[in-house]
Amino acid sequence: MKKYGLVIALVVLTTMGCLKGQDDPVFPSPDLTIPVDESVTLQKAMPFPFGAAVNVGLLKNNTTYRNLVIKEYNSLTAENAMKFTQLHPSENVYTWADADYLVDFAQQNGKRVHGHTLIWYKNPPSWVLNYQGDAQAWDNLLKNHIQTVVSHFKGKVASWDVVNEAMADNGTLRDCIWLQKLGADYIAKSFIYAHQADPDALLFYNDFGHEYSTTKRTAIINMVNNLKQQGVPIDGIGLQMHTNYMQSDKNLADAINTAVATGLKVHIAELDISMNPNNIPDLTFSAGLAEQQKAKYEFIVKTYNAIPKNQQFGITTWNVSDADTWIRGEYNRPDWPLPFNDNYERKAAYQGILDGVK
Ligand code: 9MR
Repeated sequence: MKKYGLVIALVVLTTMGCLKGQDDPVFPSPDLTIPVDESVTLQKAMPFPFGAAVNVGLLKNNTTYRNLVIKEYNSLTAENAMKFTQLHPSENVYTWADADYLVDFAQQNGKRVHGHTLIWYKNPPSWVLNYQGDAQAWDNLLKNHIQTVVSHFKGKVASWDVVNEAMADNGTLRDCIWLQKLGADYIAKSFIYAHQADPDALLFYNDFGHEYSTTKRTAIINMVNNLKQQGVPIDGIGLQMHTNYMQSDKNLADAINTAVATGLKVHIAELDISMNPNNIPDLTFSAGLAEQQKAKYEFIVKTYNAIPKNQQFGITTWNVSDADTWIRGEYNRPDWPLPFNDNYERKAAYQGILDGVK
């Protein structure tokens, strides 16, 4: 059977080659993979934790995905399963099944779990948006959600993105239900409530844009430094780093090193490197693009590897393979942002990550 499969695949590939012309890349292109040395994995090669955001449905139903997660990573983030709406869809209902599945999987396979995310402007369920109550009632709502979730996973989830994306690109706090109901204090309160529920969990402020907006970066760093000065229990800063191959090395390094200057732990928390930031609808992935992506992954890993060891919380990519990326769905465009291709094979980007710690 395997032989026939191979013959069919060869015929299909040859036909595609004929139709497209020899020099045109095929999508997804198998010849853009790198040779696999089974003894090398990201978790073994990296001198700091290396993780991925995982999709619980894929973990349950796609054996290739599941095995790759077991093999390559030693830190896991739930891509969606621990968000407010997923965990707490109505006032008196908590739905733990998917998040518990992920945590059990992580425990069985010796992986760290990073919790994402307790409070996020984007994710309040409609019951929260429609909630009626005075300031004290809103404070209780915030506290109850955070403490129920953090307590549920106490001892199993090592760290949390407590507040996600509170800052707008113009450096002011983003308008959201929490800001409207509780004022700017919702951020400090969220950290305090999370710490009360699990004093051992490391607590992060997570956001994007450090590498493309100095205004936003400065506002985030100032906010985080203020929280620290006020004695708010904050341990780390998450740089999402949804970036693209055209981003300058200087901007990427500035993002990392400015965060390091806070003295907090730094998590590159949602790394992916878009190859089609200009939304070209018929772009194909080529050897040239693969090399540029490799260089960008290498640069980020190299820069991160050079920061003080005690500030290295780790690097997490936002999902595993190009087939699983949020980017294709969100922007409705072809893109190949991750180190594994659609067939879960290693791309040049994977080698770039390895080369970053050479
Ligand atoms: O990748 C996530 C996607 O599957 C969800 O539909 C989306 C909305 O919940 O969130 C995506 O993840 C985001 C993360 O939680 C916060 N930073 C930006 C990520 C990409 O949008």
